[in-house]
Amino acid sequence: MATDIGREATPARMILHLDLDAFFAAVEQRDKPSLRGKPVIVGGTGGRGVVATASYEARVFGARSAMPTSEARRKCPAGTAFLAGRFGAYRASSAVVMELLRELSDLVEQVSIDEAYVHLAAADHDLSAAGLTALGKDLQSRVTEATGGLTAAVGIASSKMMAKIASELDKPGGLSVIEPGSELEVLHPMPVRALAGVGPATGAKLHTLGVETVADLAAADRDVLTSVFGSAHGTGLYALARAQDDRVVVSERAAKSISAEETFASDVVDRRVLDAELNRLVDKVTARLTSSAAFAKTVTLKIRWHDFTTVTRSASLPYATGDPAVLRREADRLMQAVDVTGGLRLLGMGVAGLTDHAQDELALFDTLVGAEAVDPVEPAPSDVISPDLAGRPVGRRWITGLDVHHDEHGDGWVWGSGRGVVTVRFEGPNTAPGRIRTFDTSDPALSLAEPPDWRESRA
Ligand code: TTP
Ligand code: MG
Repeated sequence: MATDIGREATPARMILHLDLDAFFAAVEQRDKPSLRGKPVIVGGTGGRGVVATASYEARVFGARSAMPTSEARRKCPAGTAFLAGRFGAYRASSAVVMELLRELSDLVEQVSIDEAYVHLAAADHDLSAAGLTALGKDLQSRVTEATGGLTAAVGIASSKMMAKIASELDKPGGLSVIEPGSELEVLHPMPVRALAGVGPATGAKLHTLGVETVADLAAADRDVLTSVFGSAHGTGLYALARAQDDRVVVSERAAKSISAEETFASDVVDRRVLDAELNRLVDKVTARLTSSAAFAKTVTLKIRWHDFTTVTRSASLPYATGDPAVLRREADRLMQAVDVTGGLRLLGMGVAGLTDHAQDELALFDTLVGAEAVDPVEPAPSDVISPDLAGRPVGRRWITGLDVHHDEHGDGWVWGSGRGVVTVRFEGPNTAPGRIRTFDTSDPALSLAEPPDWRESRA
């Protein structure tokens, strides 16, 4: 192994954190030129929908992630676009960015669709402050180039915790390098809520103790913290205030899971009894999930029938969640589909795909699934285009924001629909802002399309 004398003094750990700016909204503005520079909300557009993200133009009016869409509608001016999500488009852009990160290091940990940690010291980079700044800037411009215009906030520091804090210092589009040794200078003036691990409840309790800033927290007595917050959480807070975080970057998240199961003395056929048992299992599992400060992506049921046949059924969420209600709902849904007529000998429930990442807001699940549920082939009685062979309606819902193709006019997106008509704006990532035209919802020349490819050169 080659030794570079000049780098011997550099720390063994140097971590980069990248988070794309207003990610879903930025993809929409890239693909829909008429929306650039305008307020855009992506999320559930139905009555009970929730905002997944708001473009920075919409944030000016107070629109925020996880806010009910109805509230965002009240806050934002006329002309604000409210779009359902296009997950294929987001995944494609995310993949391009993650690939760029893997060029920097073999050790990349993706923590959400638009966020990742990169272990820079694992590769041969110049880890001086100037070298890291140059690396960060170069990465940002390559992200923008490769994604057709998306921007990223980047933070570089000696731990995951400080790298993430660094990327948040100057959002959107910022680059912050926290030099080893200056962590506390950056951290201590911040409000305690800036620490991952200090949520609203902990923040409120700290407030009653007179702790407002991280410096206040660092001055707090360790024994006081553990007596107020319990031993694990108290010790955790004590460490966070000192920027002590030795979590490593893990490229493939260890296949962690938590589960619980119950074998019955005699086969159980009564669904109410099974539901009650499932409830207990869910409680057990979610309690363990909470105590390990983890979030889960996959919910699994294990079933053993009276004849000893054993199966597992699982459902994956688009985002990890720690919300017991969401996990319970998924478990219940899986349970509904189980045939219990012959009786069950064993019932188990578990969660997998665990992450320790605190971005996993409760609302994520609902917003994403809410938007994903707008399946373009979902039957919609109002916009029926043709009955299927059994005579049932098979609908295409022209949901605002979706990609469409018209045989004569080309590619565009659904601008709005209702009363039997659909309005399409004909434009794409590499065109000028386009015109709108209105069609009958049953127009055979109009069809749903794949997301446009921003890499295709201007037509
Ligand atoms: P974030 O990185 O938290 O948000 P963002 O990229 O939209 O904005 P920022 O510039 O502040 O980073 O989340 C990434 C994407 O995840 C976001 O574009 C939409 C989705 N998301 C939800 O669906 N629901 C949520 O509650 C949040 C926070 C994000
Ligand atoms: Mg982001």
